[in-house]
Amino acid sequence: MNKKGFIFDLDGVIVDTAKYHFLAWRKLANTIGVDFTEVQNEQLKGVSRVRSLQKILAWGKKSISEEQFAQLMGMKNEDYLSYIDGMGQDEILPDVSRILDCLIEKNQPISLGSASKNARIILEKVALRDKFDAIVDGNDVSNAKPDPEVFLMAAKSLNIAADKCVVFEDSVAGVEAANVADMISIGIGDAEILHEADYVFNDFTEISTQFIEELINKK
Ligand code: B16
Ligand code: MG
Repeated sequence: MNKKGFIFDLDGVIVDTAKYHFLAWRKLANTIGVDFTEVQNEQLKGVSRVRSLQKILAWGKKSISEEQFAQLMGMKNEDYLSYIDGMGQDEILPDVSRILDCLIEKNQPISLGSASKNARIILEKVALRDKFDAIVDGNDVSNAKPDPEVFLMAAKSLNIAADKCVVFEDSVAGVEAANVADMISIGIGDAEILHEADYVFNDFTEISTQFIEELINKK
């Protein structure tokens, strides 16, 4: 059987931690007198922690010392981790497990490709760690999405050529990264926001086994 490398983003694709990032960033921003909307939050999805805080500061036209920057990042992560702590298998997004099992059954290599430095903790929390052949996350890369580094590294870990990889992504930055890497990009979310993706589905319940088979057999 043909083989493709299947690369999954984490936040917003496997689990809905995007909502926790939003809550934690907004609370943090409010402590320095900055607020932002859910629409602006789209720009924080898939983006690294450092880049997220830079964007929030730019929105609020704030400039702070390096020391304060590090302190704020620490505060945000602590708050975010308090949400993560309560996570369990019930937070796996609908039909993610079905698709992972379908790929495993078809002997397709699977990697995580996440910007998050908390990715491993989250996968353990929701008991999905064993489904992945490789994990590439924010601790492994030096360039954040939309740079394709995280996905190229994932392809390499799976020993599959980049143009034989399929990426599931919920963020604009991630879809762009997958496209730059010459991979098949599958947006999970709003088709208007993710219009640059090769395919878009609202969630995994819309993805059929037949579609997965077509991807595997694609030239
Ligand atoms: P952390 P993904 C990304 O994860 C999130 O979408 C993004 O909002 C977050 O800022 C980034 O991880 C860094 O996360 O603070 O946990 O290191 O979507 O690439 O799985
Ligand atoms: Mg994401």
